[in-house]
Amino acid sequence: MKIVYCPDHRLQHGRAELADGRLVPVFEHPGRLDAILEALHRRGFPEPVPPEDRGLAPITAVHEPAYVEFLQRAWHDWVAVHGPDGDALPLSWRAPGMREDREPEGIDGRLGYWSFDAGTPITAGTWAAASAAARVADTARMQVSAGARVAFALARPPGHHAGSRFYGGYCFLNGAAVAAQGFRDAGVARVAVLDVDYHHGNGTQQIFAGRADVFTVSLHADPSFSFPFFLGHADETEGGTHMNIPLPRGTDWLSYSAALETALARIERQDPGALVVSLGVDTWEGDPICSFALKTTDYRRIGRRIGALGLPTVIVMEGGYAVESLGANVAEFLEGFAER
Ligand code: 6XA
Ligand code: ZN
Repeated sequence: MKIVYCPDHRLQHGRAELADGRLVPVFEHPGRLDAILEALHRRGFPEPVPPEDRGLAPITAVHEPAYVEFLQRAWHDWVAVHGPDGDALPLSWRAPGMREDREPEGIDGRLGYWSFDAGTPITAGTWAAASAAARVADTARMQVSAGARVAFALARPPGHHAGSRFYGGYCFLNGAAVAAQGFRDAGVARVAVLDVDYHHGNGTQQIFAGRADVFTVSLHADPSFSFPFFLGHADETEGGTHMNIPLPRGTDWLSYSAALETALARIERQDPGALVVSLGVDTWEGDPICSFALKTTDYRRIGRRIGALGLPTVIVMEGGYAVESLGANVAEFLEGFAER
């Protein structure tokens, strides 16, 4: 198994996020990857390799250039108005009946224009970290295109909530989408993306909506009670190119494994030449911001089952916030995947 990693993820470290009516320390922080790296090292996984830099092309293959330019400039523009002492956070969004066709000029309006939540701080290092994460996913995909059976993109900030022209849910650039599009551009006729993060992968769904060449499926907490709230229902099939499997609070292995079988059977019917997995382990029973009930040993079973598809696979790190068990949960998944 190839593991791709870049220490530039540290450059994204928000000061605070708004959660449950309070400003609290961010859940999505550099210590998450420290914990995973340490566990993989201790369990004898191969040492990670650094990403290659192929410039903006892999990013603009799935994100609009104007959005990418906004991300590159946002911190600079924020500091010019508000100074460097707080993170850049939006406070206003358009509602139905307001203008979608005019990007505001000031940074406060532009933050709202390009985002969908207030929980995703932009900092001095956000662009550097998010673009490094995209490069990690792109390089993992190149490793698989070059013949590796599986590569793990050990990256943050995560990506699956980021769409072609919006950020939110801790995500700025969609690494799973970069990898999937990379497979297409390398000549794989049909690619599948399987998202097993606790949260619905709304960005991935949006980016590939209606594309018969990239089939996407997401298993997640039902948006009727969980973030991102406004997408992720079972009736969103995107013309047969997408599948959502919303699940209730308290979902444990019994019901999760049945949903996983449904997703895998559907992927097999699509007959893809490559697979991208959005791996979130915030489905763990002790996650501080989620409500599923998977156990550490369940990740080995999930990994084994996905690995049994036998597809060339890129695994991209997404969520998971219980730092004390992140390493074990990810390692169990990867060991299970490689077990065949
Ligand atoms: C709302 C929760 C953000 C969810 C982030 C996540 N602040 N997505 O783990 O997969
Ligand atoms: Zn998540």
